Amino acid sequence: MALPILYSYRRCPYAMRARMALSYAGIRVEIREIALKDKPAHMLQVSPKGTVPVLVLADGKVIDQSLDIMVWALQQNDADGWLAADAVRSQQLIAENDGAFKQNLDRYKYAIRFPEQPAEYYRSAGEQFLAKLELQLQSGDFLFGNSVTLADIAIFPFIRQFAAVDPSWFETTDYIKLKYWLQRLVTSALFEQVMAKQPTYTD
Ligand SMILES: N[C@@H](CCC(=O)N[C@@H](CS)C(=O)NCC(=O)O)C(=O)O
Repeated sequence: MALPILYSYRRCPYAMRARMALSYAGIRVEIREIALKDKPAHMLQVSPKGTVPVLVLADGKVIDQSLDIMVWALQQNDADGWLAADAVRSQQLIAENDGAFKQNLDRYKYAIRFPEQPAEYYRSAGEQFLAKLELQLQSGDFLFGNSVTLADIAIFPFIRQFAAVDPSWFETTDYIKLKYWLQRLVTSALFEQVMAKQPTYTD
């Protein structure tokens, strides 16, 4: 039977979280690594909004929001209980990540395009979320205790990007638990596996 298709972009944090959940759940997919500037016609046909990730199941069903792909994958198989965390608090943290934090991340990363304020301004705004995560990590190595849950995987690709804007600055910060958390997730076998390079797909 044909594998589900995942339209993906290696460096996209939304696609990273989807690939990690699919891989963790043991769901084999055909990964189609796209060029954002030249999106495949089939992808746009099934999901005209034109963002990755997009999952096309064997029965034709399309899931085109990264969190929905994660939840769908975990509903198939969630051996380590990624869905076990406090669902309301988990959703709140992810919503803050995808909302205000992502906006500050983009402004910090591309500060030249947002000249109203210096990069440090956007960085400080983003730091409010880092401080919240640091607090959340005081009671365990992961956001909801001592094992990985959905929120860790949904959020860390964005924190990785934030840290990478100015790694030497990030290194000087006092987010001790957060740095350890990020380091563990970035060096995990699961992350390394989903970051393997793929040839670009063209249809
Ligand atoms: N809400 C979407 C956001 C996905 C998203 O914005 N992906 C970016 C790449 S990181 C994208 O495809 N942008 C379209 C483009 O750059 O043309 C999700 O969670 O899947």
